Amino acid sequence: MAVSHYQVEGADHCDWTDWEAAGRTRGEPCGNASDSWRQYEDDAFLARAAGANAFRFSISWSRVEPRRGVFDDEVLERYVRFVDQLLALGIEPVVTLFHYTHPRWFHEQTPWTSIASVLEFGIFARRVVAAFGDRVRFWVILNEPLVFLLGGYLDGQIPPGISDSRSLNRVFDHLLAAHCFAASEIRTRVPHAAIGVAHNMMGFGPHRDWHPLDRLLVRSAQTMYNRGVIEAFATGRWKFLLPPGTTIRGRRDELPVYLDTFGVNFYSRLHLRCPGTTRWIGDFDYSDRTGLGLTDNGWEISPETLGPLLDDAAQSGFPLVITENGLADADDRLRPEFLRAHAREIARAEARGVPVHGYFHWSLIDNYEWLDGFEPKFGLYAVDRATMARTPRGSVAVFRELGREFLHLNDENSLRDAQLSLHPSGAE
Ligand code: IFM
Repeated sequence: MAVSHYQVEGADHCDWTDWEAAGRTRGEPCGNASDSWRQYEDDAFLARAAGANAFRFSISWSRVEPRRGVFDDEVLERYVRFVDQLLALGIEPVVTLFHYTHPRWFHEQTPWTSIASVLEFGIFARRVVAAFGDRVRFWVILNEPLVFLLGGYLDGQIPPGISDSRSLNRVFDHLLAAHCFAASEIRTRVPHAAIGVAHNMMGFGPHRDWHPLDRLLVRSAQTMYNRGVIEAFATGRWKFLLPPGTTIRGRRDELPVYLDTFGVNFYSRLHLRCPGTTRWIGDFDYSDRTGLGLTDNGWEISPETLGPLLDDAAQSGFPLVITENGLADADDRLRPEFLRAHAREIARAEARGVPVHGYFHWSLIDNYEWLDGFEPKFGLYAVDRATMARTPRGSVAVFRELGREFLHLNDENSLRDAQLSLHPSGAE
């Protein structure tokens, strides 16, 4: 099961809160989100009731370090209590350190364009690891670094809202350096921890099957969007093109050493057309080519795309984990078949030798969907935002049943075993 801090906790004041106040989002502001800051322990019960044996959540940097160099121990304690609750329920806590938001001071004082960002992130990581490193064995340092790079520094849609292609190389390099710094902090304290990254991977298909330019654009998008990050973590070197014409190129030889498992966030497929009607370089849209329907926010449900993406990710040589997968479906009309179809794809991938070690559903509960506010309902449990009460959707039972059947989830906690097999000498 997966959530992220800003999307569920509520009353977190950070760069994204300012973004909302400046009118840069379409939906209503995050406010109290889904109230998980107060209800985390109950959320852990809900995850258990759905049969989950692992829970991925993220740490709010802005709560932990509201002013530069000033750390809030009560906040860290609050996360420790949640981790303890997960452990008491037999659920493996999986901690993400970066999931899009920053403390308010960050972009002013130590932005990702400056090398100081790496040090600041490393110091934050050190404090978190010191607080509960002894209890957490699976860490995802960066969530969707490429999505953040594109949104934050190319099209300026998310904080810091910059649109400067000259900054891209530097920011990407600093994000990866920050990964290494944080990973070394984790390894120092928790030598047998499994360290991961969550990479957003997208299916791409030609708008017109027969059209050579559409097909060419599909190949370029696959290289740019999906494979660049895989190559970086697999080899410590990267070179890929970001539209319209920036080559992202760099080298950090230590990067593969600081990764144990590669995480895939997968949702949908885009259809590409070149030349586009509005932009020569191409148009992209979602359409229901599979006949499985479009989600509430208009995304195609395309489970058969997942297999080839897992094959690509497996080229990294790392064991894989699906770190996010889910859909917006308020009526729970499409979710049961969505879950079943994706589980089948994972089972097929495993059968041909792709090492998939875990699956995290996005999301446990309805939450704040960034630019789109609360409209899209991604939760296995619905949240009534007036009362903050949680109600199971029918898919909770489907998730539980599939967990047993396909992903070998059971009360013996198989993710624990998977992690130990990542580190055979690492029994604690
Ligand atoms: O809600 C987001 C999440 O924060 C990052 N991955 C995609 C999800 C759905 O859009």
